[in-house]
Amino acid sequence: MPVGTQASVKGLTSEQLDEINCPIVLGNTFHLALRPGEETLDQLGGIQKFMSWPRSVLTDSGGFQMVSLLELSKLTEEGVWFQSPMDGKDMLLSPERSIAIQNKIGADIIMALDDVVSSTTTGPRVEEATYRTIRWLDRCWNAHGRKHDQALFGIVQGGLESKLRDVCLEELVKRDLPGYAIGGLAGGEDKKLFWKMVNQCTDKLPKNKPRYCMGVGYPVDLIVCVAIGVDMFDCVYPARTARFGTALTWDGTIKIKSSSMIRDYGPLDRQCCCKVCQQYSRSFLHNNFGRDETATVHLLTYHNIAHISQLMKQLRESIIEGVFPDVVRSLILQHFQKES
Ligand code: PRF
Ligand code: ZN
Repeated sequence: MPVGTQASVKGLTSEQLDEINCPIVLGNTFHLALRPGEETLDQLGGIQKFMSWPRSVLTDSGGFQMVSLLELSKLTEEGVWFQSPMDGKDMLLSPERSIAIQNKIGADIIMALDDVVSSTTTGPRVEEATYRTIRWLDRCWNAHGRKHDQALFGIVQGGLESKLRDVCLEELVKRDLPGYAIGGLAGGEDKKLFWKMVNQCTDKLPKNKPRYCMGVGYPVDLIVCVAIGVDMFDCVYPARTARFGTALTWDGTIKIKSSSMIRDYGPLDRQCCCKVCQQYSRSFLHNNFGRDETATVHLLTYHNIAHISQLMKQLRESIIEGVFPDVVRSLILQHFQKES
């Protein structure tokens, strides 16, 4: 899922996302509640109509964004207190409020409000957050007024502590939810620990339900996590890195500002079937970046999201065709050959 925080993926139209065959985008409850506001979205018939998007949408519950974006937010058992960026008033995002907003926004998949601590936090705070996440999940489930047409996913927390992850996993699985997310990771922790935690979660989560690893999006992480059983991801990485002039390719990343692009008349990626790669050369994109940065960033964003889309498609198809291990081997080999 590319991240379209406020009902649009920065730099792309809904039409372009559709063209890329992107099946689902992510929106944030917190941002959408501020603008355009849940009443507007409700009156327009939901976020899909508002953004003229024919496919699926998932909304994140808002707590993670607030805690990571707003220094002034304060966590209590009731929920997350914060000062409205609009008028400075104290506001509470409780589990009930998050679900009420998400019911109005109208996404196909909505997320429970979780208590997220940074993945490098240790000690009693991690335990508190794990148990609170379970209590909040029950409050979310009870407040959920659209169980028939919006799938509510619970989120596994527990930091880097196996025992806490197990507690959370057991409690969540008991509740037989429509889907499950793995949270609290991808925040700069050691890679081996990250994989170990994800593996522990996918081992215990039901295989017939979607398993979603939150905030993950580097190509290598996507490949490894799919190998250990993850089905869904979201990340700002392909769009954000495009804004810094970086293109994703099957051989790793390239910097469009690099002088090596000046006379490179080939596409960003020879294996890419996106429109940008059919139409523009690296040389054009390099030269145009200095002249019209906005337009070039649009083209890079388009290509990067198309790249991730093609990667995920290839992984899905290789699983169906029974050749996943071969495909992983050749993808990883190609990815690291050029970088080293
Ligand atoms: N919880 C929620 N959203 C998230 C995360 C989480 O743990 C992460 C992982 N750090 C990304 N987005 N609600
Ligand atoms: Zn391309």
